[in-house]
Amino acid sequence: MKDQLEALRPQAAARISEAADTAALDAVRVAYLGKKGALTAILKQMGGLSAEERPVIGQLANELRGSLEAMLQERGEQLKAEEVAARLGRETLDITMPGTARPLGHKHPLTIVLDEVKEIFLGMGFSVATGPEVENEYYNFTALNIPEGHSARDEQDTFYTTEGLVLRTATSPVQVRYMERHKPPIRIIAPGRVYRQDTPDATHSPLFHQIEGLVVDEGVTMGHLKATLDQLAKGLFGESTRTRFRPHYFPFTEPSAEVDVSCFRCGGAGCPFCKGEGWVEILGAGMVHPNVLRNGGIDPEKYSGFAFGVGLDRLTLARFRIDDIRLLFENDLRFLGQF
Ligand code: 2NM
Repeated sequence: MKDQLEALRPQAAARISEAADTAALDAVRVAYLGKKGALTAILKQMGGLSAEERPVIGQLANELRGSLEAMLQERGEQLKAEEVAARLGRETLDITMPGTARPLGHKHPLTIVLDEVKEIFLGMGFSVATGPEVENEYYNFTALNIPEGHSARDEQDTFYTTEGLVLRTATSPVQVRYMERHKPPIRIIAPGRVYRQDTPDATHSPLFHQIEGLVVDEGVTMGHLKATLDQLAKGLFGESTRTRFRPHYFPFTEPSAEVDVSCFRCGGAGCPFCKGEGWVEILGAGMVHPNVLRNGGIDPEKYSGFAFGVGLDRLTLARFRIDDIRLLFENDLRFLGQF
């Protein structure tokens, strides 16, 4: 038995040093020290030994186990180091290689200008109101003091559904709905998509965008309207921008005005953009008609208000010097990528 044990040592030592990787080394460990391993098998025969032989063989076996474990440990560390080195060799990272480009999107030009307008009005204490794009005739026309038979209701300009609804032609219905549900003081802007049956060209699109504003409180005057729109013009086009009110007619406001800003290209001197005028029309506005206040559930004897509407698309075209409104709706990245 002693000879058997002695024979194991060189045999195991050879297999340990020959093990090519940690997996092979583990197999060697199991073959000698495992439950069914060679050393274990020999030790199982110890029962048949004499009392004198047993401690001698026991000591020899323990010593052999210890030295096999030491060899396994040493070879294991060696193999592990080799494997790590090989892996590092395989996985070199070239930090000078160009990375993978991840193109970032950005806001649509309409959204850029809308966000600026919102910021200006939020700074004056306004909130943003929204409402349905498919409206009924009451909110889109009747409540706004546009009587039946009025040319604004013309099928030529308005998209009607087969159920007798309309695609809103302005965001004013949002203002009426808001008045119905809120008591003054009211300070809101209503931005959104609006629809008119136009043949598309450089300046017309059947879908465009409006931002309307509404202020209702006791003692609201035309002076408040002028100061508010001045603030908008200065915020959008610069502090030196002036505004000009020209009398106009809208059914939903009285008095009404068209509002010009001093030309943001030439500063008012006259240039091709303003056609030599020095002024550019961008807004419609006025004092809310008493009928409209009443339709919103507001007593016109107690309260007054002003309202205005501005075309976001035209603002955006002017701001970025874009010459065709259709470009805003084609989603051509060669165009959109420029903003
Ligand atoms: C404009 C011009 C003038 C307007 C009126 C109202 C409401 F609902 F209060 F009556 N909202 N917006 C208004 C007034 C809109 O757009 C050119």
